[in-house]
Order: sequence, then structure tokens, then C-alpha cells
Amino acid sequence: MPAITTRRDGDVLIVTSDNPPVNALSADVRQGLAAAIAEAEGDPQVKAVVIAAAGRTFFAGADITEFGKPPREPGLPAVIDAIEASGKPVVAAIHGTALGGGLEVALGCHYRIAAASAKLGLPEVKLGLLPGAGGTQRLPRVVGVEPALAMIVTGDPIPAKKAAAIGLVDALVADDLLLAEAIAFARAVADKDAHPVASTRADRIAGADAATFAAFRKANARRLKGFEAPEACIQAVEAAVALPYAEGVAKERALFLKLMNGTQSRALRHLFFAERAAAKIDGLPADTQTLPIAKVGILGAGTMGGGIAMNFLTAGIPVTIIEREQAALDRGIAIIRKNYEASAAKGRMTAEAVEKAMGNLAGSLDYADLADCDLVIEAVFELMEIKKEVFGRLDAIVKQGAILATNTSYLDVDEIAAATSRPEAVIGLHFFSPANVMKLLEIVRGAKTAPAVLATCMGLARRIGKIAVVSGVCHGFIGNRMLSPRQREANALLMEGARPVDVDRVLLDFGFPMGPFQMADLAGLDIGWDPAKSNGETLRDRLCEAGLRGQKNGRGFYDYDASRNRTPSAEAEAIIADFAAKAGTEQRSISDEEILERLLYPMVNEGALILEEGIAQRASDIDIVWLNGYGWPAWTGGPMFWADTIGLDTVVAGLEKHAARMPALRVSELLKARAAKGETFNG
Ligand code: 3H9
Repeated sequence: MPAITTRRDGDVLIVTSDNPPVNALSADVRQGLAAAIAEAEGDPQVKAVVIAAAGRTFFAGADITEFGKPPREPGLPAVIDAIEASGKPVVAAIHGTALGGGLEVALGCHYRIAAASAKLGLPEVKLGLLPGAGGTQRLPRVVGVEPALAMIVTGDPIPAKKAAAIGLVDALVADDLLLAEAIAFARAVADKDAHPVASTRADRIAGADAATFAAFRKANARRLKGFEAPEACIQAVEAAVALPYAEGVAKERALFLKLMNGTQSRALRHLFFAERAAAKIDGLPADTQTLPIAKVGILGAGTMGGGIAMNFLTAGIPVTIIEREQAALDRGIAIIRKNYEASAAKGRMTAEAVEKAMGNLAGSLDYADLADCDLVIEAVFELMEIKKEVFGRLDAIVKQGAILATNTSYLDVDEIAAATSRPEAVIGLHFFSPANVMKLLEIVRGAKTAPAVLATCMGLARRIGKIAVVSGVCHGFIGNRMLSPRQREANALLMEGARPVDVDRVLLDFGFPMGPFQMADLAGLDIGWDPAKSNGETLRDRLCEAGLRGQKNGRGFYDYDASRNRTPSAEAEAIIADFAAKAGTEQRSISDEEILERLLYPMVNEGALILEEGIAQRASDIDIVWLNGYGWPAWTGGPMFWADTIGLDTVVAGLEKHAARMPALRVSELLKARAAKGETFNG
């Protein structure tokens, strides 16, 4: 079956794409489209053309799997130009998502009809690209500069209704009438003398001034920092306004090719496929049945338990939350309500949605109320004895067939499972704080976790909008296990003479939103610190004893003013220097390069150990964890992809260079072997 077929409905030629799953514009599709337009041109019986797509969506863009391979003719820009140049009107019938090259095809059509539920967008920027088939030139001509900038630079799709409001769509129709309406529309316009041609329109861009672009750059500076593509997108739209169409297109092409051949786009494309790969579980039979999850129980109404509960409530799944004391339960429930109301105040949800979510929440002091839950997630104190006791109680109360999950961030899930008579029902669901906001969910597969339990949790993650990654059991799983060598080296660097602000700055420059000492101040230096047991033995003891607690009291590694602006704390630095002197650590000046290598190479090494031990299924899963849970900069592709781009031999050489200062480090055999063979992790 060819990807593109044509059929006649009277004098209208209907061109249908059928290239599952998302009608990507592969070479076959492009060829078919070009042939269909030629067919229409050559057939005097045809008065108008409708381009439609079968399956779940209109074209979702260029075929990303073709990127980086030798180009195949015809190119998408040429196909779209041919559509636009057609003497017979072409109508795009849009359903699902018209994205990227898909929307560019629609922009080449003379008219666009959309199903009410459709979405339209130019998400290329999220792949480190810009719309490279005329989109940056045609869209501003159709909708004006500001809406075009917003769509092209953010990459966020807009609903069909909004598309109609800004003039991107000519008519909105009921979903089930799309094709019939598009044919009727085509027939109705067939006899018109002229049809709108996006590339020759000037009305919407006339009079656009440079201030619009300057204001846009300024308003979005923070969000776009570090990424190359957004600036290129802005420049391309500037060209649409400043240059004749053909020159604008040439500028777009040049910018597109530069981005396409750059590291950032490679990294972001890697992440696109990595995110989808993470959803796949090795060794799980394809026909694994999932379990129904209609009611969720949560133990603990603290920050974590409350945040976890919100995920399910927002998805419309009833939750029962258990606390030990009424006051703590009331406090927890009040915070959930406050969070929802804050979202409503920002316009992110309606007042009705708040009440609907809260209406699905029940609180209780009695474990027995968890008996009929399909999934219970424990978010109690992070101590093995407590976890075991809790799981023993859950085992006795919760119905058979239910899933028992722990939100532990470090502890041995198998040991917790062994406290029950049904270890196959036990799994780790490691949410990240704030749990209602953070996208990442580490799903920890115990030695005995049943396939159905694992598959159910993966499906559930999708339902509540999380990006799930499967991890095996080890201390700290994927994310926290890799964080610990970074923290160890950050502390060691302080002892050797680096200032906290230097360590943080190097990571900020790399693209992290926060450095380790800023993070420590934010979390509170006294988390888990016991004044009764403090004896000045650790640096933390010394800092806390001196009253340095972090942001909460305005004094930590940094001093904070009332607006939380930070300046390096002379007091903290004096305590660090004194501590290092007493420990007899030699002080020296440390380069930014060494700081970066000491912080990041051991993380890559830990990632390699995690792979070697089979804790992570694939290197790209590790990238997804660090990107979505710890703010690793997306444009580098995550720790393992970044290591690939700088060369694994560089990482190994760096680890060897600093080996004497990193006695705790065990270099991964897998890393060494791949480096020696010139291989990569994501090869
Ligand atoms: C572009 O258009 C450049 C042009 O401007 C210039 C050219 C000159 N290609 O996400 P899902 C696969 S750049 C190839 O799970 P959903 C995907 O990998 C492109 N494959 O489904 C997955 O495969 P698998 C601009 C693609 O329902 C399967 O389809 N367009 C493409 O959750 C299902 O995907 C974009 O950036 C593609 N373009 O979401 C849109 N898209 O099953 C990218 C998807 O083997 N796509 N696949 O894992 C999306 O945003 C979502 O896939 C979409 C569906 C919303 C469409």
C-alpha cells in the first residue's frame, strides 16, 4: 500500500496519507504528495484538491528518523512550493496534530480546515531546530509577527479554536465531518479567480518593527538561556519581515542547516527518542495484562505524600491519604487545597476542577481504610525499620491483587518487599519533590516484582503525566546514586580550596539551574542534623553550630537578603578554611576545568557502573532521569550523551588525571572498554 493514495470525489481530488503511526513526512510521503499535485494539475476534470491523513493524526512533521542520513528527493520545501504553486486550490483537512513540517504543508495549502479537537504547532525548536520548510516565512505572513514568534520560538502547539482566531485556520468543523466539510469547502472555492498564497501575502507583516523582536527576546531571555535554536528562530522571523520571501527562505535554510549539523539538535533529538525508549521495558512479555487502578491510598500527608496525592487527584483518581494524627492530616489536606487554589489563581485550572479534585480526596487515621485500594504508596520516614513495619501492616490489611509501592529514594526495595507475604506486589515509585510538579518517576523493579505490577505502574505514570524510567534495586537507584559522587567531589573541592560560589558557578555555566551549595542552602543545611549529637566533626556540624541554616534563616553558604539575592558568605568560607586547616588539607588554586571534570566525570562513571550492573536498561534512560529529575541541561543531551559527545576516552583520561584526589572512585570496566574501542554509550 503506497503511503499516499488519491481518489476522486466528483471534481475534487482527495489525497490521503497513510503512514502510521503519525504520518511523518518520509521520502515516500513527499514523493506521493508531489505526484498527487502533478496528477491534479494534469487532470482537467479536477477542480480542487483536499490533502487529508488517515489514522490518528495529520502529518506530525518531517520524519525525524531521516535526520542525519543522506537526503532523499524530493525535499519537503520543494513539495510545499509545488502545492502552493498549484493552479487548483488545495485544502488541508487537519485532524489530530499538524506539527512541524506537517503544519508547513498546511501553510503551503491555500486553505486550512481543522477538526475542532485538532492542534497545530511548530515544535522544531524542541528538537533544536527551526521550521525548515518555509514555516518561519509563511506563518508570520498568515498570522502576523507576534503570534508566529510565540508559536515558532516556544514550539507549543495551539488548539484549533485559537488557530482559527489568529487566522491560521479558515474553518473549524466537527471532528466526524472533517473530510466531508473539506470537500465541500474545496468545491465551493474551486471557481474563485484567485486563492490565498501565504508566501506572497504582505498584509500581516507590513509595519512590523524591530521593537517587537527586542521585547520578545527580553521577555523570554530566562527561559531560552543556553539554547541555540530559539535565537535562530527569532532571526528567521526577522528575515521574514525584513527581506523578500526568497531571501527569507534562503536565510531560514542556512539557519536550519547550521542547527541540524550542530550538537544541540543532535542532543535534543536523542532526548526525543530517549523519552520514548524509556517507556519500553526489556524482558516484559508484550501481552502482559495491566491491573485496574481505580483507587489509590497514600501513607503520609507530608510534602511528599501530599504532592504524590495531587497527581492522582488531578487525573481524576480517588485517593485516601493516611496520617498518624488528625492535626498532621488536616495540615496536609489544607496544603493540597492551597496548592490547587494557587493553580486556579494563575488560571491553570478552574474552580470546578479544584473542587472535583478535592472531592476525590479522603483523609483517615485508620490503615483499615486502605483495604480496598488498588495501589498504596508509602511516603513515610526514610528509615528501613519504619518502612518494614509499614509494609507488614499493609500486607495484613490491603486486598490481594493490589500494588504496594514505596516512595523510598535510597532504600533496598527487595528488603522492604520481604517484609510482606507478597513481594511480587511490591515496587518502588520514586517521585521527585515537588511531586505534583516534577516530571520524573523512577519505577524501581524489585527482584520479585510481577510483570503485571511493573506494566501497570508504567501505564499509570503516563496517565498522571509522568516520564517514567525503570531502575533496578541499588542504593539511590539511578538518579541519587549518580548525585552522590558529585556531592562527594563538591565537598572535597571545598576542602582543597575551591569556594562554594566557584563550584556552583561552574555548574551554572554548564547549564544547571542550581549548584550543589545553592541547593544545600535551599534544602536547609540542618536537614537531618541533630544538635544533640553534633560535635563539630563534620563541616556540616560546624556550619550548623555557627547558626548557618541556609535560605530559611538567610545564612548558609551564601548570605541572602530579603529578596533572596545571594552573596558568598564570608562566615561560611572562614569556617570551611578553618575546617580544612584542621584536617591538614593542602590548599591550592583550582581551575574551573578541574571543577567541571571532578564533578561531572565521576557521574558519568557512576552511570556506566549503573549500566554495567544492569540497574538501568539503557544509557538513554539515565539521560532521561537526569534531565527530568535534576535539571541537567537538555541541550547537552544528558550525562551519557554528553560523555559520548566529548568522547569516552576524554572522560577516562580525566578520571585518571584526578585519580589521586578521588580515592573513593572505582572506574567502570564498561566505560574503560568502550573508551578503548572508540565506542559510545548511545551508539
Ligand atoms: C520538522 O518537521 C522539520 C521541518 O520543519 C523541516 C524539514 C525540512 N518522525 O510520541 P509518540 C514516532 S521536525 C518520526 O509515542 P503520541 C515516535 O518515535 C519534526 N517518528 O505518540 C514513536 O515511535 P515508537 C517536527 C516520529 O501519540 C511513535 O511515532 N515534529 C515522529 O504520544 C509514536 O509517537 C515534531 O517534533 C516524527 N516526526 O504523540 C513532532 N513523531 O512507537 C514529534 C513521532 O517507535 N512528535 N514519531 O516509539 C510528537 O510530538 C508526538 O509523537 C505526537 C504523537 C504528538 C505526534
